[in-house]
Amino acid sequence: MHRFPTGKMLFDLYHQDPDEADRLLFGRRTYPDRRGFLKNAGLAAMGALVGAAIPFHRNIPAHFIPVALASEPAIPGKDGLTVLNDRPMCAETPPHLLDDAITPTERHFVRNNGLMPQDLDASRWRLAIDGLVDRPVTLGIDDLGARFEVVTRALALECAGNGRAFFDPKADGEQWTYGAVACSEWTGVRLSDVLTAAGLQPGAVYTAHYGADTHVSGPESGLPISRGIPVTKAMDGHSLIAFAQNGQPIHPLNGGPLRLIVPGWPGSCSQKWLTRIEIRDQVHDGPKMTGTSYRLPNRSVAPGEAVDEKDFRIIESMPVKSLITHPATGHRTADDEIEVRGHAWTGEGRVDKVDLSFDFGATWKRASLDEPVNAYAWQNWRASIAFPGSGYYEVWARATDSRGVSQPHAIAWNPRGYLNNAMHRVAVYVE
Ligand SMILES: Nc1nc2c(c(=O)[nH]1)N[C@H]1C(S)=C(S)[C@@H](COP(=O)(O)O)O[C@H]1N2
Ligand SMILES: [Mo]
Repeated sequence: MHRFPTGKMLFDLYHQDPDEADRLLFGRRTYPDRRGFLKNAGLAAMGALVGAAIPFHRNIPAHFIPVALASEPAIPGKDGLTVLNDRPMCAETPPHLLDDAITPTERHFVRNNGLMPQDLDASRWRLAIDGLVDRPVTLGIDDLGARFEVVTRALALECAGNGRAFFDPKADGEQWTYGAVACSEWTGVRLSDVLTAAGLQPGAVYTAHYGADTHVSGPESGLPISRGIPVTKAMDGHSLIAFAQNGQPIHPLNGGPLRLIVPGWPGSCSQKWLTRIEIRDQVHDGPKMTGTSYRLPNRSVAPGEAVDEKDFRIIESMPVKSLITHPATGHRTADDEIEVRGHAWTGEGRVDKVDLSFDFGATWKRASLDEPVNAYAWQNWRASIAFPGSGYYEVWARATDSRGVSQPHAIAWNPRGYLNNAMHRVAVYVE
């Protein structure tokens, strides 16, 4: 029997499976079948949530949540995220809420391609390692912690589609602006240690990652996403099989109880709700490995131009990028000098410098930049900016990495709107 003890749970259920939520609450399967009424357990639960009996409950349509509950957090355990889509759930964090050096779990963005698994019991979770290995093995989360060294690392994770909203013409996919990036502290075991124990066989070239989430159109439609990485990347010692996020079990929407973190590469490589890693003798061909998914044409293309599938390349390491987390864009100040701060990160190597401009790029001022706390953590920076008088200013941030590459003013269009690492700009009004 389902119960609805909290509004959070109700919201959760509506996000995961609105039809099932309606069936439980209203006793009908799908909208627009209007015969059902808010009934029994559902009626009692809804009454408890709004704090009173609902005299006209028979008039409440399916999919309808009382406005009194609108102040409930839209996503359980998340704070201030902007929901882009609720099926699958995709939510990003406004830049000014990413100000912390380590992103609190409640501000870590969510990118789901399918529906979350229902059963997230950590004590019964199993991870299979198979394919081209000498000793295929199935491990529980306790086994991982007992058999391998447990490490904690601050690791930046960014969706390859972050910044897609700024492509013109629009590129297909979730319209992420700035906030599909975070740097939480992840605890787990090294992927390389687990693969070494399993014994990679000659000819092992690629991993394939599998999770327990299901396709939005139902389980018969296959997996929502299954990506992989070259064995060389998997074995470099930086990728984790993680079971904790910021010292707590991983948030269910961030892939708890078990997920991969593959730092420096598109977030999609970091399989959530991880159940299996297969070792292959060729590049993985799972859902979202092929076609235009997480791939870029090997040449620049005009919007709308047809590109042959063979001309696409899998995106590997992510480009250098930075974010201004203070002030928030639109900031009004009476001071003529303010502190500007944020983070910078890159897919390989490290960030060497961050420069700021408040005169549309005519002059630049070097920010003070922290060392990364460990490899693949984002780096914090800050600078004081003195404005010459009142008026409208834009602060621009431009990071340069150890590959010698800087962020551009704008990037060329690509079919799916990936890797937009154009400089972040915030508006400041000096009064
Ligand atoms: N099983 C599974 N793993 C997944 C996804 C998913 O939909 N299902 N989304 C991927 C994508 S595209 C990204 S950007 C990251 C996002 O991680 P987060 O939701 O914890 O921020 O998870 C990746 N791992
Ligand atoms: Mo992503």
